[in-house]
Amino acid sequence: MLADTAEKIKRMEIRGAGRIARAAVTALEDHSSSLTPRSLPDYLEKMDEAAALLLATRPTAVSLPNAIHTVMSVLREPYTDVKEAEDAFRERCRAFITTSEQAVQRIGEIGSRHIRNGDVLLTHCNSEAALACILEAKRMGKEISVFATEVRPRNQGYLTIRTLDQAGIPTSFIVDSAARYFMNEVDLVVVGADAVSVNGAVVNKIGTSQIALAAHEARTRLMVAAETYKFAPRTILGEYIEIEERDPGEVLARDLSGQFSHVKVRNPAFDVTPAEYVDLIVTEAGAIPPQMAYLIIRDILGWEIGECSPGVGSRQDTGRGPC
Ligand code: RUB
Repeated sequence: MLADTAEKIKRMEIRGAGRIARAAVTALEDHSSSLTPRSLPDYLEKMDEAAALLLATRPTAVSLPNAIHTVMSVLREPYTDVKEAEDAFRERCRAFITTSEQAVQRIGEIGSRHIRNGDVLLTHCNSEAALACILEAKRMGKEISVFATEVRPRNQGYLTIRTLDQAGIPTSFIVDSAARYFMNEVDLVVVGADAVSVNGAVVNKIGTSQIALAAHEARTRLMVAAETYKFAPRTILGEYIEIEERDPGEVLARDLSGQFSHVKVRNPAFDVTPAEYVDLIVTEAGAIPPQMAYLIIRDILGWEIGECSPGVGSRQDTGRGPC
């Protein structure tokens, strides 16, 4: 189950920052109950190994290390035996999953208030949180329509149009490069996030920053829907969020790329939209301007400037270290 989930996340059978986080926590919970450890230290060591395996799957979505940090940190408490540790771990995992699901619902409620009756929206990729805002606006009876991009190379736009179609929302499906062409018809861009840095920059599916530039030029608002656990505490320390570069075969079939001698395919999966191009970030704790990202990291995630020293909080940190 653990290796299977890790593989599915790598292959993107499980994808989207929120789903990745919940799948990782579920896999850890199942792993914990399947273990037959010799002792408490043995149990803790095996759980650390499991956390490290999941952390290594995809590097960009900060929801993954944040979720793992949240559940693994309960194992820092002193326990008398394995059963006690396992019980506390199971409870923490379930609490995380419930909170995460409720966060998406709450984001939908808050985000939908920023969608007006008659609005034309544009969304990119397939974000549960962004779709929650759009679906809730529809549920409230607002008449909306949506431009949904294709999302090369993995075509996550197909998932998005299916959901929009099922909800009865009039949708125009466009190629990614048509976003600027249609931007003057759009009132609000709604996207999700894989990570939000302390300075309010948003990491999301490749192409989001181009769409944000086009929106900025057309004076179209851009709203990001992101659970608080997508905010990246370690960016306080100046740590950059790693952008995943995926297999070139996703962009150009191998037999075709074999025909070229001087062509190299680059396939970054995400890009960074600076805070200046983001009007609003909707979290389950409320809607904030991107410049207030630090407050989420400090007040909700509980990280202070200077809380950890550089180097201590590497991405391999499983939550059992000092930060
Ligand atoms: C998914 C993507 C989504 C965010 C937010 O990329 O960029 O916009 O993860 O999604 P990929 P959600 O398909 O490469 O995982 O709101 O569902 O967490």
